[in-house]
Amino acid sequence: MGILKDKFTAKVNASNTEIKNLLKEHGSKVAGEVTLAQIYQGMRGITGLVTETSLLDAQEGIRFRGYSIPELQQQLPKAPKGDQPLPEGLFYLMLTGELPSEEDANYITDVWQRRSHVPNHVFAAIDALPVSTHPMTMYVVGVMALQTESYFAKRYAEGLNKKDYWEPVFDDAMILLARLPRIAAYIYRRKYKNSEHIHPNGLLDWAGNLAHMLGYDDKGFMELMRLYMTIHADHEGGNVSAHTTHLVGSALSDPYLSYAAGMNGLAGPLHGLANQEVIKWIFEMQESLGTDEPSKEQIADYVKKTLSEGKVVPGYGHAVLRKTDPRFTAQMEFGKNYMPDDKLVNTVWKIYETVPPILQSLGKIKNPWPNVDAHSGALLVHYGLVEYEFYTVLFAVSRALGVMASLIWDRGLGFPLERPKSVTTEQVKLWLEGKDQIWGE
Ligand code: CMX
Repeated sequence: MGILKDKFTAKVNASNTEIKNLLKEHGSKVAGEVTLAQIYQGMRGITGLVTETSLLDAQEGIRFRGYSIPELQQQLPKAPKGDQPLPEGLFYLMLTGELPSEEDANYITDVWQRRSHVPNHVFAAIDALPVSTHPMTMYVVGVMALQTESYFAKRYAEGLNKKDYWEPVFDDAMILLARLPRIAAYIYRRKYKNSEHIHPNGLLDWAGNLAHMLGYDDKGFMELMRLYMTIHADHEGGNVSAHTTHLVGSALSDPYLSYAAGMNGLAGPLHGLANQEVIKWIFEMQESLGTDEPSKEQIADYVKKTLSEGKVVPGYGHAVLRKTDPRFTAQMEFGKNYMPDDKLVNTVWKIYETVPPILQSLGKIKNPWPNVDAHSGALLVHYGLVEYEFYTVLFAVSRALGVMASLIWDRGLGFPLERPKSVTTEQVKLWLEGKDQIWGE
């Protein structure tokens, strides 16, 4: 891992100097105000974190180190004869801030191939769970079992200078990333394919190999995995999975513990689990309507029924975005190229034409547009991956790219323990009466 580590060292040293000077000069500058409503309502819009790997614009969507998804599709290296970016290239970009050459991306593929062996006790830990266990639970158990391998935990126990924290975190992150596709595929084959496991192919790239180990060697599916792993990787720092990984990492919990914590957050239906909820919702709609080609009117009625039952329409809305998610658009483009006549994919597009005006008419939803999860499941179903409870595991494998690149930066920049101030309603009332304060020192 020498070349990449050397590159990162140069970048992080320069950033440390820059941030030190920035804080020296501007550290006391006030960066915004906080309302009482924000304190009670999920801290929306409060800037309180630095995440270098990507930035989310409410109108335009995500940019990874300044590059939009269409730009990444053009400029990141691709697999031979492929047209989608290699996620290895995105990881390089997030870690170093520079676009990788083909050689740089291949270097990462090679390192991850070499470090991909998963110890047997990880499979034994997964096997100890009933087959009925949700795949995300199996996944997090697998990651936790892999924690026995943590260099950071060992080096910290031996006594580690804080200047060197990032180095074993880097090693852990690379090894974790190398092994996650195997763990994910193992869970899929165990739960849905009678434990008929498929050996990794040492010649394939990271996402291609994941597709292969899942049992889908179709060229289109491999390309889908490359796109899927790229677009789900990062969404700046405040989302539940990224923020949790960062928060837990700030206690110097090693990368395995931090990532597992983050993925427990991804497993929530308002976050990553929404990808399974979307397909479940569409399948239930098809069943209830008795057709796999519902009209817009039928969809509209079903959406209204969902809302009248006090449920959310999965795949729609976002805490930050205020336009159609470019990750949805990228998948829609993929669908138009690879499967324009697929009935389920067409239903997803019809839902896209139907849902936003209905949500808008409620008057309370800040973003009526689709997010990443509204589309992903239909593309997977097209290739035969219909077991929707597994979908969040794919999201989790991809999300590791972003949160691990960020965790390396967190330790490289020496970020401290994260510890915001909280208040009680009693204290808020006293503050409103002018008898107390609700901000920290
Ligand atoms: N369907 C129905 N109601 C919705 C809705 C939806 N898709 N999206 C938001 N609302 C409701 C909220 O529940 C809230 O209602 P109350 O005031 O009655 O509590 C109101 O509209 C205002 O919410 P908001 O400020 O627009 O949205 P939030 O920032 O609070 O929540 C999110 C964002 C994503 C949790 C929400 O839009 C949602 O629940 N969407 C459906 C689940 C989903 O697709 N999640 C995946 C997000 C992407 C990801 O992380 O993977």
